[in-house]
Amino acid sequence: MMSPRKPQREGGVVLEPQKVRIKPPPLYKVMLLNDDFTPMDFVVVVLENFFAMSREQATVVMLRVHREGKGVCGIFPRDVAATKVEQVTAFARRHQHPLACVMEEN
Ligand code: TYC
Repeated sequence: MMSPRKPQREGGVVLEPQKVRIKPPPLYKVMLLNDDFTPMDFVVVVLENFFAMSREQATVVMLRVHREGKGVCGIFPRDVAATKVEQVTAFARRHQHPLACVMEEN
């Protein structure tokens, strides 16, 4: 953490240090949503390739999404989460599956 700075002299004016209130950057959950058309095997491949899961982990997460309607794939800083959503969506569309991948603040 940065500590508050000493007053700086600049052109004869004393500038008081700003109050330093640093919040940690928000994190975002990346979620898959269930649908009736995307093959289970395809969802498992997505979880392996984009979220670095083992076949076993990927199968557990895929089945949770299938049964409960949605499930968390991972939790990331905003830019990383947004990139995952774009990449998964592009990959699914390229294979003509309607798989939905979304992010929400954690
Ligand atoms: N419900 C799909 C099926 O029965 C499988 C599926 C799982 C689809 C997870 C999307 O995010 C999903 N083929």
